[in-house]
Amino acid sequence: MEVLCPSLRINELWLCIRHGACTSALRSRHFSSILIARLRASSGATSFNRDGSLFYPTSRDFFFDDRFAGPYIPHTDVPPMWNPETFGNVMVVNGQSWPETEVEPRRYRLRLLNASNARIMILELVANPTAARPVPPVLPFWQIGADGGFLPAAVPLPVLALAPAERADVIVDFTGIRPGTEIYLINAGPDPEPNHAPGAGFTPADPATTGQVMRFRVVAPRGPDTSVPPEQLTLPAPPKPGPHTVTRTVSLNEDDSAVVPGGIMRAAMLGTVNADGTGNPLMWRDPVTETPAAGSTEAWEIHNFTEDFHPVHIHAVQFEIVNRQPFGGPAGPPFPGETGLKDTVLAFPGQITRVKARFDRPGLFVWHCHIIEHEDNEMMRPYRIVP
Ligand SMILES: [Cu+2]
Repeated sequence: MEVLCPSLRINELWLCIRHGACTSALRSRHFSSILIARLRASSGATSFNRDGSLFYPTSRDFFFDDRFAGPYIPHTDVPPMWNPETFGNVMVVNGQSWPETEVEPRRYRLRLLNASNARIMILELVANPTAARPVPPVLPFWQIGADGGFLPAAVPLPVLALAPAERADVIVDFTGIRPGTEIYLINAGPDPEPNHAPGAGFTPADPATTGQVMRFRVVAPRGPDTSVPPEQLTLPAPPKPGPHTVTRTVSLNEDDSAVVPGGIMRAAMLGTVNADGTGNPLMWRDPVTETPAAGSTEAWEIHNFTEDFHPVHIHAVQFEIVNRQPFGGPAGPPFPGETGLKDTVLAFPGQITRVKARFDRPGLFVWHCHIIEHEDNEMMRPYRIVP
């Protein structure tokens, strides 16, 4: 495919929105019935060519980090087409670029999914989307749920971080805001990626493009809001996986070229951890190494030996995030928005991320990084829940 206009590339957010949903709709069986104004979203984060078709890079030389233009396999060991991460420059919500939706001055429940290839978003509600970062928020997100259901309690968050595949169930309260007001959902996250230790800072996404997501326009109320304020909600307690009987150590690794100097990555790999604490990278085709017994609860310690953040997704289970611990440092608790059940966890570079799950369904499954370019180039492994 000829690339005509590689300058437009999509980052995707899926959003479901419903007003007045925080009363009866807080029962999970009502989830599917409360999704209104749900616009169709295309799958995957790619790009636009000049004719409107989707763009995806066809060469490694597109990769922002090294622009490696060859030589490739068979002259070296670097794949010619794989891009370790592909980032878009168009923000898309439910299939529309930088859309707008009307809201009444009342509470809304939003269900968010970061459907980007690789982009970690830090979402925020602000008055001026092009203001220099950091921008003070005008409204908080009241997060009530994560990937696998409710949090123990609604938590007010000035910003909401979402890595690819992570979901957040939030309430935004537009009550009292004058009709005609515009409020912007912005992305204060990095552009294109953090790529280094947390706290070290990053370049925020461009306020003119990837730093904006969508706009809410407040209109006159059409009826009373009978929903419960989020701070008064009582949420059903998330189920707990219980005490674990097995602890497994698994790893996230980078495989750099053996022949091209400069640390040119040729694959990102999952694996186990050696007795000496180093990573043991494994290929997709290598024998299964994780075999939980059906019905058992296990803790998995994910050792991230790479320089990147990886959203790690384990199929078939919902897990509890136990903690994160920098190599050689003290462990810290999960973030407030991570206190419900999850199936995707952001593994920080240079840290051990601990999760705990009950493996209740026998069968052959996978676990993988949810950065698309990682999962499709060795950062995915089978695992088996043994009957
Ligand atoms: Cu990854």
